[in-house]
Amino acid sequence: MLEGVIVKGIGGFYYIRTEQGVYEAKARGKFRSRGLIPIVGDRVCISVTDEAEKKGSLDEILPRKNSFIRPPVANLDRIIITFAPKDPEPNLRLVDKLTLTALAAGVSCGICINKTELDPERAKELAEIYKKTGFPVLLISAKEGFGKEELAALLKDKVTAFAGNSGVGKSSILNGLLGGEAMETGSISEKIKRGRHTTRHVELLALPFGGFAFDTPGFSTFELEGVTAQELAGYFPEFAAYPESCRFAGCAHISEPDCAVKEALSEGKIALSRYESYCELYETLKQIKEWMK
Ligand SMILES: Nc1nc2c(ncn2[C@@H]2O[C@H](COP(=O)(O)OP(=O)(O)O)[C@@H](O)[C@H]2O)c(=O)[nH]1
Ligand SMILES: [Mg+2]
Ligand SMILES: [Zn+2]
Repeated sequence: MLEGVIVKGIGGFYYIRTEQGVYEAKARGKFRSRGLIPIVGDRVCISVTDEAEKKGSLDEILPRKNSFIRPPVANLDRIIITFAPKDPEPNLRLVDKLTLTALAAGVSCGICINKTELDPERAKELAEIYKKTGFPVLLISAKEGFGKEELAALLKDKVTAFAGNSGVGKSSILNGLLGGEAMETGSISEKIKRGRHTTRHVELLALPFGGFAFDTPGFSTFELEGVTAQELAGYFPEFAAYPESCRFAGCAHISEPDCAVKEALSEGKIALSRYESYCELYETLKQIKEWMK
């Protein structure tokens, strides 16, 4: 028995990276009968059926730390939310929805601002917003190779998803880390790819310094079904210090008097755009719950 990680799955075949190389394996029928489908990121045990051809059979899926439906992936250590100061314009609502998605699934967050050379001042202002959250914030330029060491240190030996809108530079960042032209970049190739493949497929790329990474436009909001409006503040780490000081127990930090979160906001300890994202998400979550009643 050999342990490894599923890095890719195509048409019922799985590619499993182990200490002895990558094996191709078919999942045994017993998973299907239990309704368990192996997904990329799963840690698995295989038995080798043909060493020369690097073939095996997938015998066991080890317990998952976490898993997502879209994209289908398991055992993430961190989601790095990627955006740029311009080209494309940053969408901070989307960024904040992704930080919530990650934390609600028990996955760490990171913020990566790419293309910083296009507008260093704006990039620094955006970094200030997220430094208040306590998430690691990286200012990089995939084009100029700036910030690569710091990023590599964050990724080492971890499974990392780069999430963010098309065009922010996710593939360029991964190429820079892999040291080759391993992925297609640029808007034209992205459009061709989208046209050809309707399903989003995930492939974990093995990093030369240890660990895995992949890129994805985002995570479906299915993942937020379990979060209630009351719990939302708990997923905004920069709010965490305050709720005990609010006048009302169970303060929603929206319109209540003597709210410590709003006081922290007025003192600049919490960024306005993060607070606005919180208010929007609070309304959304409240409506979902009322609709489900
Ligand atoms: N100016 C600048 N352009 C970049 C940088 N990183 C990527 N790009 C360009 O932005 C475009 C989109 O990059 P790509 O990696 O395909 O983005 P993805 O859609 O997020 O995978 C391409 O034309 C890249 O050459 C950067 O740091 N600075
Ligand atoms: Mg890309
Ligand atoms: Zn409050």
